[in-house]
Amino acid sequence: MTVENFSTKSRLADTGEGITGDELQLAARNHGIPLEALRYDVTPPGLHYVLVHYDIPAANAATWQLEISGCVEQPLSFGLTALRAMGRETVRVTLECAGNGRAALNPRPISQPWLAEAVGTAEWTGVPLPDLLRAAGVREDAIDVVFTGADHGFERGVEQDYQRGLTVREALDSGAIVAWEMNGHPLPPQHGYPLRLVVPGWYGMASVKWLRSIEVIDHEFTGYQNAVAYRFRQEPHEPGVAVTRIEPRALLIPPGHPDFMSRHRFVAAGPVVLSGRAWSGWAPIERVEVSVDAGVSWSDAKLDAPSNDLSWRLFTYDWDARPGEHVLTVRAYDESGHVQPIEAPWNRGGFANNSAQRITVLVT
Ligand SMILES: Nc1nc2c(c(=O)[nH]1)N[C@H]1C(S)=C(S)[C@@H](COP(=O)(O)O)O[C@H]1N2
Ligand SMILES: [Mo]
Repeated sequence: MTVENFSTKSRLADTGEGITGDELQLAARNHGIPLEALRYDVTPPGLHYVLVHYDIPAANAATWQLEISGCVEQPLSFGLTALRAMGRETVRVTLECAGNGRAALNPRPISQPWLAEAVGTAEWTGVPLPDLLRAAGVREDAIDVVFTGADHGFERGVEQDYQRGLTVREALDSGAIVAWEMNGHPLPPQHGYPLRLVVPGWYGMASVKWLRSIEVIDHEFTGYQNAVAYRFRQEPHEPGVAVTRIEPRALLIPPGHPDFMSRHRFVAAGPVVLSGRAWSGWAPIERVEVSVDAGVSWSDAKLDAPSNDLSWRLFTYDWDARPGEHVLTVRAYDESGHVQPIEAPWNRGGFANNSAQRITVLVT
């Protein structure tokens, strides 16, 4: 037995193949937001989605060090206390996993089998990344910035620390923050205690948790999570296109009451205020449409005032629910012309599947 064949390869589910034991194991570790928790502007602790590729590493804030090295004038090393002295900002950010929606694809890529719930909004407090890079002094020859977490594992035969790269420009212009608090408290272990990167607008994989090193390099970063894992591909061996910013999506808070086992929903006839959240990593949300007849006809939802450009927007729609079965569906549009499709195109990694949500309800 070698590392290469002991570590699981990527594959697509066979026609009709149900969720596998491997997928169940991932789903039981990595949970989504219960959709009713979309009611909160800021997701309460424990309800924000979680995605961890390997294990949550042991960490001690008292001895944690963040190293800044590579193509910089002055390499720096910060303990948490020194880092806090560098500045403090709080940003409300909606994060979404790039694999959100994967389990609904056909054929289904075997990986974390998200339905549509891999999202959450938190208030992250920390120091803006550009302040740290400027303190170290980014040199002329700098190309990319590599962020390394303290977690370690294997993926398709490749042993690695969890690492992601950004270009210098993305690192300086994306509003990224090196955060030690989530919703006013130290980061919970699963969200990166004691320190993480948060890159607003980008799918979650860019926001490296358990951040221990920032290295500026003079060439393009070709680490596994940038060059191999998070790519839009049709065929396994093509280079593919990098997964970057969050595509627009709207999600309804499922109305009425669920059946325990099936989660089929029952709604009492009469006026119902449908509500939910919409977000995009490209630009602010400008329109949300609601259909209560399975997408035959669409109406504009009312949008709440946005809290900022980086977090989801609340929408509401007044529905006069008549007895019978109804399929509710919603779609989001952002200011840059990105439109949520009814059916998103398939890709091999199962990334960015923002196909419109459909909720079937029985009105009684
Ligand atoms: N070090 C490290 N950072 C990581 C990950 C990881 O496995 N290790 N997972 C990434 C992925 S794929 C996502 S979607 C987000 C999830 O962040 P959350 O668990 O705080 O919601 O963290 C990202 N940062
Ligand atoms: Mo993710």
